[in-house]
Amino acid sequence: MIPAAHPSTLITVAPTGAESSKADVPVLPTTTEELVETATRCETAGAAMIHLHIRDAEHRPTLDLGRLRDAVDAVREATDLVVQLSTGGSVHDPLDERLKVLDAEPDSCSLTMGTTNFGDDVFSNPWPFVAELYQQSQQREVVPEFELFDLGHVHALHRLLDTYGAPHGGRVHCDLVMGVPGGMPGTADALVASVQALPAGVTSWSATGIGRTALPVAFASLARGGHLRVGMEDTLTLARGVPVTHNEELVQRAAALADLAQRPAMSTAEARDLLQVRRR
Ligand code: KMH
Ligand code: ZN
Repeated sequence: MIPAAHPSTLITVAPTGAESSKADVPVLPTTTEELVETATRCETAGAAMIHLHIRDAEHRPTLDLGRLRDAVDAVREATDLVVQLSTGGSVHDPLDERLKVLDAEPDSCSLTMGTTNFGDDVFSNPWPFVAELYQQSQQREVVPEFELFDLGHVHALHRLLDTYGAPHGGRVHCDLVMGVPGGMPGTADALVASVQALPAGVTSWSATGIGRTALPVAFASLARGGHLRVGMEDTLTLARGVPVTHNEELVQRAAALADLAQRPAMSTAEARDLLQVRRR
């Protein structure tokens, strides 16, 4: 049974990612100060969760534990957002470093349910890694968000939950990542097919569409009762030829869509309740 539409919409902002360079996108938030400024403005605009990737002093993707901790602490200090760290990192990050992300003690962590082609690269998520990361998240009381890039990842989520039981907190939250070259397309048909195949234990799900699939996926998600993830990790334009200048613009647009759907943006307190994240 797919969960009924929640009366409000969880908006997650993914402000940075690992794919765009600061040189190509100077407005991308890459420093701790920029992340805090972004988090604060996005919370005001309606975001309740932030999905963080960290950069080094040269603005390159890193999984440096000190920087991860600093970013988590700084965003927690400045906002009430649910803080989710990416365990996906960049396609070049080794699996053992990706496991260590949990040492930074986020509220939530992303957890991708299988390997996928990722443009010209491969985003590697072998089953033993997925199983290990999941069990560590249970032990450390970090709530996972299962990232589903393809229908096969939905199938793998059944296997994971059947084998290892429920996540910490008892809720099961997924995010459909659609429109990655190599993954499922960012279409309403693919979204509905994936949602219909979700395990019965899923309690909430969101969707994000990469690039120009952002709007069709957002509309389809709201129509099907899902939540929204937006941000410059996934989308760098508001319309053809109109670049995003601040993540806040994407959150404001998502909040406006949620209002139109009569499921307004949920508060951070509602998000903590929905996801059952531990108070830290
Ligand atoms: N950067 C991608 C290779 C995640 O954050 O968990 C993986 C990604 C998914 O962004
Ligand atoms: Zn990410």
